[in-house]
Amino acid sequence: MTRIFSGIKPTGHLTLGNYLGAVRRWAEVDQHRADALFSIVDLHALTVEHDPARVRRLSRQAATLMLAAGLDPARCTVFVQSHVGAHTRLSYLLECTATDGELRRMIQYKEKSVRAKAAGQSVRVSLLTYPALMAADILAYRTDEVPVGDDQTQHVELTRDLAERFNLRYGPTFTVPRATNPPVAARVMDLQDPSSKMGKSHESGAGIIYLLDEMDVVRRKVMRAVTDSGREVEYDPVAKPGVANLLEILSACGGGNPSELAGVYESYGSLKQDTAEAVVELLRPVRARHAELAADPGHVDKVLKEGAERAREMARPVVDAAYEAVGLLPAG
Ligand code: AQP
Repeated sequence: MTRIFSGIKPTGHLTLGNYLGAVRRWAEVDQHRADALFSIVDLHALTVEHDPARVRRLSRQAATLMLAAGLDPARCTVFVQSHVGAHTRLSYLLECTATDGELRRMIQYKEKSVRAKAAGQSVRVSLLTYPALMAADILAYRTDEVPVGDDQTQHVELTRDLAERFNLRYGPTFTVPRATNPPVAARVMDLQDPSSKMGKSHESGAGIIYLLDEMDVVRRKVMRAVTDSGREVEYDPVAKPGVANLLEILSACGGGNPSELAGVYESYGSLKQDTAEAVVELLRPVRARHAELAADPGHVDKVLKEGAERAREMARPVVDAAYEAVGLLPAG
């Protein structure tokens, strides 16, 4: 059976981008067709300045939202990365496989290190080594597929390179995974700045739809989305990125492809109105289920505990084999 791994960082409240680009597909498709693991990758949230209490709160919230979105612990494994020691154990071996140049070429490292410096902060070593930990997250489970939004494709490509290099040097140990992107909304853009991704850790809340935003707030954010000059509704991501983003969101909510949808609208206003309502309807059941689950944190904790136990069992033999392959004495 195909093995799938994917994760979400507790760096902010989950956004429409996380939902359309990842979580919805995990729930609707991936958990039904594969042996899937979905992780709250909390260690990755420590690569930039963070507030410990907030990370803890966001981790539980992310888990609750993942379940609210339809992940079913009877079908897939939902767990917190830091509960499974195999990830950091394997990460070190992959740091010994990756090169400094490879890690420095990662777009996310470049962008985030520039951002940290601009904010007068120092750049943590873990920001540079982040892709080695992400590779460990994936390779520890002999993962075949990694469903991600296209912002993570470069990291999955590096994971492939590291797996191949390791296998070549030390013998077949890891499955070489591949990234899969959702058919639409692989990259939902910020409504106020359609040149940048709708990212949950980004500052401008006005351009970001959070899954737990009140319905009126969702409507207001969509209605105030930046559109482009001209009046015609066309699907042209280069010339009209704001309108294209709305069309992609609408398409992801209700079907129909963005170019066809463009032909249906005569004004930006009516496009925004329909997009706002489509997003509100999409999120309504998730919010309702979240409210039920949030009232029973013991249930979420139990799911995470059982998920971590399953994940540990799966990862242990793979990581032990990797330790042995590089020449380390078995612990006995
Ligand atoms: N805007 C997006 N459009 C489509 N997919 C997205 N994803 C994230 N944003 C979008 C996908 O959601 C999964 C989990 O994302 P993440 O936690 O790794 O990243 P984030 O939500 O973008 O959080 P940050 O902290 O704001 O990230 P960065 O590091 O970019 O600053 C992934 O599958 C991701 O592709």
